[in-house]
Amino acid sequence: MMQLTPSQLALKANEIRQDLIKMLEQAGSGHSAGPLGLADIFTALYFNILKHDPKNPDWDERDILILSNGHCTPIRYVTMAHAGYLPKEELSTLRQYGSRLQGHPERTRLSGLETTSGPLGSGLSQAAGMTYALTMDQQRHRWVYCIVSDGEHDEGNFWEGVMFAAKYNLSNLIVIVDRNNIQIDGPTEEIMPLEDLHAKWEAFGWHVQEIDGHNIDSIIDACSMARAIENRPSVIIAHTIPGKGVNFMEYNYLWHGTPPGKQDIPGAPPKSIQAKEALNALRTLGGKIRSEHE
Ligand SMILES: Cc1ncc(C[n+]2csc(CCOP(=O)(O)OP(=O)(O)O)c2C)c(N)n1
Ligand SMILES: [Mg+2]
Repeated sequence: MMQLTPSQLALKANEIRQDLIKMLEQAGSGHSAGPLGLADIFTALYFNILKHDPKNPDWDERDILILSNGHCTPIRYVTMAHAGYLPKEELSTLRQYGSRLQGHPERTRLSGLETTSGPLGSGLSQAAGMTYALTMDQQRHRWVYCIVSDGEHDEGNFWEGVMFAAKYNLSNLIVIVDRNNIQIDGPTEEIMPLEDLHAKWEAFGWHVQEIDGHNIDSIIDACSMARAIENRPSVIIAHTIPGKGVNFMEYNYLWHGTPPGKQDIPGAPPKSIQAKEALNALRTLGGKIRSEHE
């Protein structure tokens, strides 16, 4: 897979966000905030960080990417389409009966998905189990990346995975936390305070980094640093903005599970023009990124 440079990645993430908006509007249901916030991370993973082959999704030398917060799968589908795992035209089938692109990812439907997810809190344990198995199979040159959300930290079983990975020194496991400060019903710190998140992970025996989850260089560098850490699993707490790139969606948890065009939301344009306005905002941003890099 050809690696893109950081400036190419920023532009690619912008294109991917635009396709995400189109797909969600067409589906008429699905999640906007989390997926927009994860666009830079997914783009950096698929177009720079991961060892993978879209033409051979089951390649036995590939790195493994687990998406534990399955409701954010729309961003994975769009990024995978750009990377060549599926035709871009297929994105219009999101959430349709029989489609390979279900609202929460189903592993057996689409090659390249490593797990089925949606019930929150289990992806980290799955990733830890897979990393443990790779270690037993003398496959320590392969990496398991696991994306988890901040809301998932509310669940007890999540911390079982954290302890397991530390106990077995799973240094081939790299967790990326989508620290966007929202969950379905409101701000995380109101629903179940998580801070001091950095100190908590450290206390559980992990190597901890904190980054701006929209800075492509930081995403790439943090993953390199995580791969260099021996004898401990690594977590990268990525500070992201829910709805990133679409001004009227940013920071607002009401966009957690709402697609553009579905309902009127305070602070947003009327539903009939939400998708158009979102695309305008992203195109303007794309122009800015382009001029910054020229
Ligand atoms: C076990 C489980 N409980 C509840 C839900 C319902 N649910 C879906 S998304 C969500 C919010 C989780 O927070 P987070 O992933 O941080 O949301 P986001 O940042 O994407 O808005 C909840 C409670 C679920 N999918 N699984
Ligand atoms: Mg969240």
